[in-house]
Amino acid sequence: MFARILLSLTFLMATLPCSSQDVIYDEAKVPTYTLPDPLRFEDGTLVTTPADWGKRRAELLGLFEDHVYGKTPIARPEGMRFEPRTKITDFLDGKATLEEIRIHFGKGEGGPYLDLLLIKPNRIPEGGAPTFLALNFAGNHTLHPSTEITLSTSWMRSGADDIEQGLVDDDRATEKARGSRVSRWPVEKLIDAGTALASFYYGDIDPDFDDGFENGIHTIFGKPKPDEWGSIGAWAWGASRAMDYLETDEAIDQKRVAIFGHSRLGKTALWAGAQDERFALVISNNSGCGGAALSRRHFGERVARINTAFPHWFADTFVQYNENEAALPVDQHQLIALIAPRMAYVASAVEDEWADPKGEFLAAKHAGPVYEVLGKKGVGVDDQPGLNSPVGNSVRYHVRTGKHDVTDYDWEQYIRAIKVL
Ligand code: GTR
Repeated sequence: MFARILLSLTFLMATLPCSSQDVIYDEAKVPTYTLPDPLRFEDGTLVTTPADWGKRRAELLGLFEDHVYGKTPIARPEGMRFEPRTKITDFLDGKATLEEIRIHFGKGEGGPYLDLLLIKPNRIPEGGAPTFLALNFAGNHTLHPSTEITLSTSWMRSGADDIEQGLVDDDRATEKARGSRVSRWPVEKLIDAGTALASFYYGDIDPDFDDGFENGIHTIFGKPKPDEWGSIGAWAWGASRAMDYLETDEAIDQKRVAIFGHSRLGKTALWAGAQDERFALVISNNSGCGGAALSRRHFGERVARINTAFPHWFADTFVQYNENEAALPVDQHQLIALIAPRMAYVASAVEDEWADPKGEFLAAKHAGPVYEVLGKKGVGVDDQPGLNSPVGNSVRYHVRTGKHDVTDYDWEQYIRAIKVL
């Protein structure tokens, strides 16, 4: 019980935006900074051709591995297998098919595994349906009230609110949780737009608390070394394994798979998209510090704060930049640049100051030169656009009214983006 209270308290402290004086919410207090140039090799030479960029891309990926997210120690595990479990062909009044596929990483039945929920339109266009692959925070069963969706038995984050509403009992989901996050998942809208939605619960891969990597996939791959993946790296790896499955489904347009995540899962989507070039569109929804926001601005959440509140998210090597962002060999615009020439979508919410909306815009903008070398256009504007006024080309950006959340407005823009791929 005491441990539970302690855990809840730690979670609360970690989640509440900090109000202490050291948090900057004032543009005038942002320090002057110089961003590392995505087009300049570590030896000082400059990228001028697409071929040069290939080499610089590898160098930059290595820097993000070594200093931020950690190396991903394993690609597709030997013996990984897909187990189809559910198939409902008349979902949403016959408009869609709902499938569940269990992706087993180890040899046995007991886990670890990832349960992939896949909802596809029944009218599949030639070439397959453009597909959103989305990580979710609270279990596949929370995306839609259908009782056909397997109730997750993985560890669940039990925030006080969720316990009070009966959605989580201790640290497991309850039946009551079905459909509890529908506001973030306009399933029918996606189906009506002719797109498919694939989603998995991030806790299947690595439960989101600092336990020294004793659970999730770490039970088979072992404890990470200091320069190896933290939870963000592990979740991103899970997204690539889900993509491995999507590649086997002819109803999916392999050239139009978007990876989507919100908040910590937005950081994850960016890191997954930076590494795995099968994702044609990478969507960061309100990802903030360690995601789309520039670290050197010090605005809102900072590196020291995130490493303290969530010591398991990044590689251990990232702590050397606590209170020392200027020493980072990279900044987050370069993470977006790693997505080039594919499409990147960075979305902010104006009230989400903790995530530094302006810093998110600037990172999107400063990825632009890399897109240009590759013959593409970035955000196409110099200044952060006004509210609810999306901008961009191969790098897209909007800041919408409202709070840290995922809304229909956000999804409408993502649908538009996936359709122009
Ligand atoms: C906050 C954290 C943010 C963001 C958010 C979330 O507590 O400080 O970086 O990731 O959690 O994922 O909900």
